[in-house]
Amino acid sequence: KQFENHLWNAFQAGELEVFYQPIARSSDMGVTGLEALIRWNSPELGYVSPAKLVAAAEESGLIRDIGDFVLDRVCQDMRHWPDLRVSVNVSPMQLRDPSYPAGFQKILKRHRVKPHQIEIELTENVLIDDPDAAARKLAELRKLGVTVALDDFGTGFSSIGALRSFPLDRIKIDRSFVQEMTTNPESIGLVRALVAVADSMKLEVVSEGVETAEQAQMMRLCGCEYLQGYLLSRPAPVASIVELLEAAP
Ligand code: G
Ligand code: G
Ligand code: MN
Ligand code: NA
Repeated sequence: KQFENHLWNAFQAGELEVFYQPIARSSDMGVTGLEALIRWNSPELGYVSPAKLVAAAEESGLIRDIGDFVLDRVCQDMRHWPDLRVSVNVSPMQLRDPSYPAGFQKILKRHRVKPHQIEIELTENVLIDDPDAAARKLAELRKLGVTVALDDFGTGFSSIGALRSFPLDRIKIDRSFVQEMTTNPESIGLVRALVAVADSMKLEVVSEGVETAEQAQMMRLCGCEYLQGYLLSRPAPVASIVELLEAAP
């Protein structure tokens, strides 16, 4: 409760920031998108992990306001990179709001951002409670051009059958797989299988957590089309990302 109050005050005081991490084509490392990630460096508490922040925000209901804030900031920052698609993490609790698609569109319109410039990232938790309602809202946004990615793929408990009936454009393979590849060759087979599942459902594949050139090469060989991770850049503030994009060939 005390932490939730802290968070609420911090949100009102403008202490929450949005960082970005590039997503690139594995073939030539050209940046095609960015993932928006919330950051809170509290004057009192120090750096607070986003996982803790998001959990508390879900608990208190503040996640809707924080979600709107992140999307609004993303739309504002979009002028720096009009040709990139930005992925925004969306909590199941945000999706549960009946007015979610309308609110989403309103924020985009205000900034004249086109729906195809935004991707929604979801975890498999959305498949747990009322997946049909979530699917309907996502379908509505997808019709406008918003794409939908499933985050942390391979770590959840949802069945492939459940995935098939869910409106998705791509999957993001959880970083635990990438990190295991270099130490455990068996996990290469596992990643190939995940890519094959995605291919059969006509979904694009992003690998998260790529930290080394060796991991990037392994993912390329596994047929993974997009890469994200410290190899390209750590999540960084807007100014650093603008610099990074200007420096790119
Ligand atoms: O930023 P990482 O560095 O620590 O993020 C940890 C987790 O927090 C991510 O997996 C992501 O799902 C979640 N997260 C980060 N930013 C946001 C956000 O803006 N909204 C929601 N709902 N989750 C976020
Ligand atoms: O859950 P989600 O996948 O959205 O979280 C992304 C999280 O992963 C962010 O918190 C980000 O800081 C972290 N991350 C991004 N790239 C790497 C990486 O290459 N290695 C590690 N260990 N973490 C990463
Ligand atoms: Mn994510
Ligand atoms: Na992830």
